[in-house]
Amino acid sequence: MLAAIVWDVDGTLAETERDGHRVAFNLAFEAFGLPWCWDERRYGALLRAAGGRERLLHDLATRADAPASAAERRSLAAALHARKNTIYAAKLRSEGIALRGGVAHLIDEARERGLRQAIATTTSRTNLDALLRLHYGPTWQRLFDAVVCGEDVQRKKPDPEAHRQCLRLLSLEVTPSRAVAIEDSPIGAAAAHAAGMPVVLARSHYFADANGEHAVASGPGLDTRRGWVPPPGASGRDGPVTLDDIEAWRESAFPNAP
Ligand code: XBP
Ligand code: MG
Repeated sequence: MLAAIVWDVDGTLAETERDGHRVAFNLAFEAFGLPWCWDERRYGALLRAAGGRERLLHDLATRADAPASAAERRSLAAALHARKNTIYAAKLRSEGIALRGGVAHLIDEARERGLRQAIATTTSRTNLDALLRLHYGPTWQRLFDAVVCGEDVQRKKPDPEAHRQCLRLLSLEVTPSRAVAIEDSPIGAAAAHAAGMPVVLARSHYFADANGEHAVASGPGLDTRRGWVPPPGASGRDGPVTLDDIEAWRESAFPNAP
């Protein structure tokens, strides 16, 4: 039986990469007097590096106008990253950012049915707090039985460390197929899959063309049952993806799972 839903954050709960992080990175460049700007295309490519600081380091390594020494690049990346996170949290407080369609519905349904829920993200804890405080108030942590963030792991996605840690906290490390991971990106899907978990891939803006590799089902978002591969079973009615849909996808991909 399905025991837990393990949520990714950026791109899955909300379009935070498109509407939050990218914008905040660019404002941080401006605040530092740097003439740099990540457009959508560049940011989409940079998302192959998980972790904002890692993303900056990756970009700095390719820039002729970045500091030449690795130590200077590391300290610039750390300073820019800290500023970006401050800007990101302030932006969320002042402008907000919507949860993606179907997310709140599924969180509520899981809560009503007594299913455990957890977070496995490689974003910073402050970013997660800014987003969930906005939607669930200061006691949002009560919704989750385990929360693993970027600071809690040595290796970020696609490494399975965050998911494995989450499974341990849920006491599901021996039966990872009882927890379904919801992810939006190929690296997130690869990470959860490597931890032995069934993955439901709700593609986000930057990963609209992702194939369903490593996923038991992939589709355009949790707000609709249309466009998913494989299609959800039972009735052909539209509406948000339900827990029954998720359980059916899990069972068809892991027929011998406990
Ligand atoms: C997304 C990430 C993060 C965010 C930025 O993680 O890789 O790096 O882009 O956040 P996930 P930070 O999809 O696992 O939620 O700057 O805090 O890293
Ligand atoms: Mg994600």
